[in-house]
Amino acid sequence: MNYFPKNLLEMNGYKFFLFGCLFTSLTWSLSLYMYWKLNTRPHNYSHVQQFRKENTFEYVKKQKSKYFKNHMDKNDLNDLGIIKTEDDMAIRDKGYKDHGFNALVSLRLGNYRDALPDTRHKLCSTIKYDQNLPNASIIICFYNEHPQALFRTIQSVIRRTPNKLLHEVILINDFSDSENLHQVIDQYIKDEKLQGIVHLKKTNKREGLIRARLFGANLATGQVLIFLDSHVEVNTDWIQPLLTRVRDNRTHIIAPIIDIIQPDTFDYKSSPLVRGGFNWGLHFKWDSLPKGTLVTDTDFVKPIKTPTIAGGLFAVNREYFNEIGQYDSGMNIWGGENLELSFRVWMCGGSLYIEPCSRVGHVFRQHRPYSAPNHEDTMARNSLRLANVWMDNFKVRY
Ligand SMILES: *[C@@H]1O[C@H](CO)[C@@H](O)[C@H](O)[C@H]1NC(C)=O
Ligand SMILES: *[C@@H]1O[C@H](CO)[C@@H](O)[C@H](O)[C@H]1NC(C)=O
Ligand SMILES: [Mn+2]
Repeated sequence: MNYFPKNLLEMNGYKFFLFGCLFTSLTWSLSLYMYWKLNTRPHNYSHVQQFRKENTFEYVKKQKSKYFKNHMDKNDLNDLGIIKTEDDMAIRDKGYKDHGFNALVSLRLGNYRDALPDTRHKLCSTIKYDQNLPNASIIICFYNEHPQALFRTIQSVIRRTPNKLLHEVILINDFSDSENLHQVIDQYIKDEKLQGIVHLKKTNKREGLIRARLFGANLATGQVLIFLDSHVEVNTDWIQPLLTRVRDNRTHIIAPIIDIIQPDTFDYKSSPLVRGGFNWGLHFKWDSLPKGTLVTDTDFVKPIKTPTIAGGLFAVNREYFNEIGQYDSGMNIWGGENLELSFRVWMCGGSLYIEPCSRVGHVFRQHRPYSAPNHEDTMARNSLRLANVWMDNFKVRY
């Protein structure tokens, strides 16, 4: 008779054990559910992405009036990222994956934003630029760019550049994946009646930034070439100082200060005055200016002599660019071309400058959303070419 209570005791033990299991799994399920609900990482929402195709214009039409009326006047970006529906979330998350920035904010910001802070030194706005400057072909290459980011680039150029100085804008679609994107941009150019000034071309295969730029440069007929990224916004009087410097000495290559557009909020922030350098790994880096460079107010508006340029944005006399042999067209996709051009300019008697009174905001993406087609390390390959061509006895250091 003495095993009956023992059995009961065991039964109770099992019950406790089972109850414990149930409780734990409930807690876990709840935590997982909450985690799923609150998680902001992009890849968890691939199924929601089916809600909406790449073309999000219907959406923007609906949202536009509301957001523009309520928020853009106040220049308040805080509300642009608010997620209200699953669609919002899908747009944001797909955007991070495809573009490396918050595409929902980019979408709501629309095709142009009027209110950018003037980040120049106060002396810049007192400078009177010559009316008689050479004119420019603006070359913008893109690959799978977010349409509104590209439209803001185009609109900011058109609205903030004096007509006389803007010879043309050449858009090079570097064989983007979707045919749809090309049509959307083509339609946009027609709708905005920009056919006379904006020319959209497409490469026949994926060429990469370097050969796509050469393709654009060879079509250009303006006196100065200005290369821009496809996710920038140019600021007040951005072009006059660049063109003035190129006019004053045709062998000078001039880059603007690259201001920071934050990839999550699209907040526009001023960049400090720095110059370009490189290390023996042939990676570009920013260096601070030598001590004593920036003392008086006028020091802040003088061009800064720089050994190298970052490469995304610069102005160059078109004939001079051709004379020095343009870029190295054997370089693939991305990387190293900025140093190669910098070295080429030194050896060919030119110089490179950064112009503090010219400001261009650039979206610093969280990651570069594409790789080379065959996953080649194009940066290393291009840098090897650079070392072999230009560095003679120094190449052993690379
Ligand atoms: C730009 O300059 C070229 C060469 O001087 C000239 O043919 C062209 O008409 C100019 N473009 C504009 C828009 O003034
Ligand atoms: C242009 O700049 C180069 C060096 O960058 C210099 O050697 C040349 O004398 C300058 N030319 C003029 C016309 O000032
Ligand atoms: Mn960029």
